[in-house]
Amino acid sequence: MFSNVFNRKAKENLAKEGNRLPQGQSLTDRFPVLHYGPTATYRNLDNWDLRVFGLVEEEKVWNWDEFNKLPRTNVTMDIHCVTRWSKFDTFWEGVSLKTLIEEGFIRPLPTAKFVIQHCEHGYTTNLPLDFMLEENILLATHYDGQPLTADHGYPLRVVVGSFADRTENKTAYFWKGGKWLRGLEFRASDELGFWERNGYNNEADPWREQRYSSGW
Ligand SMILES: Nc1nc2c(c(=O)[nH]1)N[C@H]1C(S)=C(S)[C@@H](COP(=O)(O)O)O[C@H]1N2
Ligand SMILES: [Mo]
Repeated sequence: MFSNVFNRKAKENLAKEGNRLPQGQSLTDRFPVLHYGPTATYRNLDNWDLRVFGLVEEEKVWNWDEFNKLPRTNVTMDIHCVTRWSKFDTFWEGVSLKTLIEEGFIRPLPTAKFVIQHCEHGYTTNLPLDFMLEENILLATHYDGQPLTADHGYPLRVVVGSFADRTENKTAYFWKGGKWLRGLEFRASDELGFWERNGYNNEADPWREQRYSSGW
């Protein structure tokens, strides 16, 4: 018990020296579950689809089989929750929006500047399109080699984190990754998501500790 705490503290200090742990965060080895409202559960994925709509040349609706034929990639990154835990070296597999756009699966109109993630039960979160094209953001189907668990967003969620050895990428606290993703909406103007309307900072950069919006 004590040695666990000690090890965690020691790791935290090392991490700080390596500039890997943002201010005000503590390292965890667990994977906490956090969301507002119920967990979405699916008996099967027969009726599941992902809708890509708004300012795109052509709207897309992919069913689960179609989604799984899209080009896949994986990424290892550190994740930072606004409730002050960070977890290092999380390994995700899924589909990169950057790749989908580069390979023409999604063709945003030039006027598209923001992407809204639409999730089950009405949860939304918003990011600029150029941010969604970073390599440290993924539409993830797998965590640590396994399909996502229901609590962590099965079958599809967005994840955003930071790289251990690079700081030039834009990054955000973990709430900017919607679990149980069902739609991506491309827009010219921003639209605040669920937590962003409820006091969280719209920029959400953990390196600048942008946790809450002013006035909260
Ligand atoms: N659909 C949905 N996605 C969500 C949330 C939510 O309430 N609903 N909460 C966000 C918050 S606040 C966090 S910290 C992360 C937590 O992800 P985890 O449960 O996999 O750790 O999910 C984010 N994605
Ligand atoms: Mo959160």
